[in-house]
Amino acid sequence: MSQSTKPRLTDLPEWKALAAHYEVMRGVHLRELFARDPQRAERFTLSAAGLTLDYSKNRVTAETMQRLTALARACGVETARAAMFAGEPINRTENRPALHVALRNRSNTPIYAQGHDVMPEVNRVLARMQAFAQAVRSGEWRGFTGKPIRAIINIGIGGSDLGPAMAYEALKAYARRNLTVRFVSNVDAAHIGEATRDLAPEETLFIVTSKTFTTQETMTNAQTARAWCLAALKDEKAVARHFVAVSTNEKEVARFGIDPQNMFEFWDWVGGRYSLCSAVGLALMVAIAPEHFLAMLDGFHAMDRHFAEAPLERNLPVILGLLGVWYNNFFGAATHAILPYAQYLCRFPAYLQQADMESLGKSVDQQGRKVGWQTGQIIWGEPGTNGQHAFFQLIHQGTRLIPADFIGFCRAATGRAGQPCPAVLSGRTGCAALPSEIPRREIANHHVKLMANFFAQTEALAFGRTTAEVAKQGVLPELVPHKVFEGNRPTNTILAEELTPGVLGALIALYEHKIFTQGVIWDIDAFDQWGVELGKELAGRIQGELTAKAEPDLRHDSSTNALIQRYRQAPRMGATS
Ligand code: G6Q
Repeated sequence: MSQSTKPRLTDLPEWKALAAHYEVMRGVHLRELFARDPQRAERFTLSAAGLTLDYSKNRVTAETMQRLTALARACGVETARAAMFAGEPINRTENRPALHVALRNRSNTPIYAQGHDVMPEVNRVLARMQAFAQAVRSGEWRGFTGKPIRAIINIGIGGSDLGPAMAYEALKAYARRNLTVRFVSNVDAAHIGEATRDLAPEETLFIVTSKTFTTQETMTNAQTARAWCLAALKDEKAVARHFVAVSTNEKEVARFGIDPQNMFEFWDWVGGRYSLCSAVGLALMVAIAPEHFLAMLDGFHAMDRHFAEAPLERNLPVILGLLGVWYNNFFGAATHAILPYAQYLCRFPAYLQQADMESLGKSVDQQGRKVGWQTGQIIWGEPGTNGQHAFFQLIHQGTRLIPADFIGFCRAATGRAGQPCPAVLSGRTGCAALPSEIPRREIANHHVKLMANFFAQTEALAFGRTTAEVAKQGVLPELVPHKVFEGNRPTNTILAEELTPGVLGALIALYEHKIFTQGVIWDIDAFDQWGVELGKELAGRIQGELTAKAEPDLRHDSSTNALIQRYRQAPRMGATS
């Protein structure tokens, strides 16, 4: 269906049917839905690419799901999905394909962007990354004074930071422990200052990661890192041994002084927030070793294939996307919580915040008309069980509906890529551990407690505690209403055996394609980010006003003018007068 003839979302009969169905469903409790159908859990559980999704604790029936998938079809999700995999310019406002699926196309079948197969290029850069990672890890790559590299600092921001920073945390069990890996993004000097203060320049390698190589924060941090390095090594030639770049912009890389030989390229068809599988993942690959990076790509690819091939009714990303539409557009839920029960996934909510909110935070449709429906939700979260002792109260007993995804694992991460230490399963010791490592029996003990909380929370959120149940506990009558839990709080449970590189890849791809599905339904461009570009433009103008010697002619609103004046008048470090 061409864009010009595409009817508006809220005019679709499928949308109207869902609005009517919502009137029926809004008063139905999950207790009732489970009581009515003993097969409910089985009916609403699916597995793919090593992940199991149980979506039975949602306020839906088989009819709801059928109506939602009918909406997806009417919105052209299947056609749009095919267009993405075919390399069509689905990022319309930038006239580009969004081909992150090519970066992890482990089947190596040709994928075309603007008429040419991108796979040879993808494979060539991947091979260069592997050679580089091996050279650093083996000590073959030496610093300027001949010492091996002991610390890697990735300098980048947004999409050039969050992916590798999140995945490095997530896969720390696989990381080389005698290599320090850090990620510097903020232009606040505290970030680069704290990241470098205990490191030796002659053993430190900087990976400057920037698609454009013009981003103010990254370039400022890179210049500071260069100065820090040269202050110790005192020779411009040291830059070649201590700086490599990841970018699409060879000219700017060379201008910075990095030898283009030490540049790992990617392409304009890779969006920043979808770039982890490109050379943007270089620091991660050095940390966890190429074979684990490739295993992560395999996981991405397995989920990509599932998304591309499974019918909408049995398609995990599509189901997550549709449930999001159901709560956002019909129940009016403004936020969605991401709650991984895994400390290793501590950065996952922040990563998804960018992936989702930057992609779906749009208010005009593909033709530039104001949308007449809600688009992206507010994504937030923290790992469990910490969240339980903090904000869970509002999810359980607050007045707002907050759908949540609970992500958990059957066993603790071992760093062994899916080959569990038998002791972890049985609770016995047996595998060799470093003397400073926590015994595996203890890890298993922690894990069972973690997961007991995980299962207990989704149960409590769904079923709550009734007045009768509270009264039975012998609670003082005036306290009964305070101890009642309404329940009917929807959750998805995403369960995998273990947090391995492959499982992480599948999990990220699951959410990427969820976001894609929602973008198609809401008829917005999920691959541009004009709001980010605006930020880059505005700061430049004010920077001149903050540093001008003469009193600047401020032409902002009265609030901004006064704040700038206040800042100018305060004594500052590095002030010349
Ligand atoms: C991601 C966004 C944004 C971008 C950063 C860094 O999709 O476009 O977060 O990644 O602004 O941009 P550079 O990589 O060009 O420095």
